[in-house]
Amino acid sequence: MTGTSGAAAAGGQAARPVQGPAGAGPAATGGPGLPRRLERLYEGKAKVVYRTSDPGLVWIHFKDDTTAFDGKKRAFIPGKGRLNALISAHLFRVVEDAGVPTHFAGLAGERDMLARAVKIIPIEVVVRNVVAGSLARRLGLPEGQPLPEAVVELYYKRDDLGDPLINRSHARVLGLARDEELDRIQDMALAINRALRDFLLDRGLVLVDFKLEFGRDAGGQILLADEISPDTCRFWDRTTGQRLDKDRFRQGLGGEVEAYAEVLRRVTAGAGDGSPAAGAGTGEVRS
Ligand code: AIR
Ligand code: ASP
Repeated sequence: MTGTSGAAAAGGQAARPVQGPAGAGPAATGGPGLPRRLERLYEGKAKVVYRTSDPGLVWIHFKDDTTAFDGKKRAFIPGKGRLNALISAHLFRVVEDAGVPTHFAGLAGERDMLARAVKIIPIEVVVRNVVAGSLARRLGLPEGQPLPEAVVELYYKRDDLGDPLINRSHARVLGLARDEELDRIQDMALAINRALRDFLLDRGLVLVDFKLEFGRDAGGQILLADEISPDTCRFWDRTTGQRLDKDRFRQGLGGEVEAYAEVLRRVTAGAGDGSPAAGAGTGEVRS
């Protein structure tokens, strides 16, 4: 799985936002007022995290590298990092507007993001609205079947173990998070799902499922971290069922950059601008 993020230790001081309130306008894109990028703290499969001159902020660089199947399939997809940074920035603002705190603090150029420094909780939280991927395989359900309620799953973020599915007792026994934190994470994940699902459906995209990572800031507050992009979500066109996400790479379908660019176009468009059929139809998905 992907999902590498600002695993930086918070520097002790409370993080300061580098832009106004979420949704208040364009994010910072460079120039005076931005903290300076310092040394590399951590490099994952899709992102690099740097320290900055502000101890409360890290600098996240989105790479063009793509991997799947625990790093066994790899490629370089020029332009992917930029698209993921821009899509994530937009979707983090949607989540903030819904009242869920995130690590997003602004863009620093087109493929770089400033984020509040957090310690990543090594749990991948997957939320599903429609059957796909490993759920179809594990439970023998047909891909494309809508789920009667959102399904929330926890995975232990351990590449060497293949990110196994775990439950709350495992999370407690492994010391990954306290019970109250697991409650909070579940509530945040469901609130994020509601906000993103509605926002995307208005733009002609079905949010099939997605993976979230959370972190603790210096004060112990839990923030949504990592990214929200076609690398971490399944987005299907509402009308055609076309895959507009990393499954294009996983399944060797090609056209990744075109698909990710289409997602960016739709998330930055107004509601109803997403596709000719946006705002019409039942939201049913063909696969
Ligand atoms: N995901 C899980 N690990 C890494 C990622 N990106 C995301 C997938 C998919 C969802 O989690 O992109 O959106 C569920 O994946 P799966 O493979 O369990 O069906
Ligand atoms: N399996 C992850 C994914 O498909 C990536 C990886 O593990 O290399 O998102």
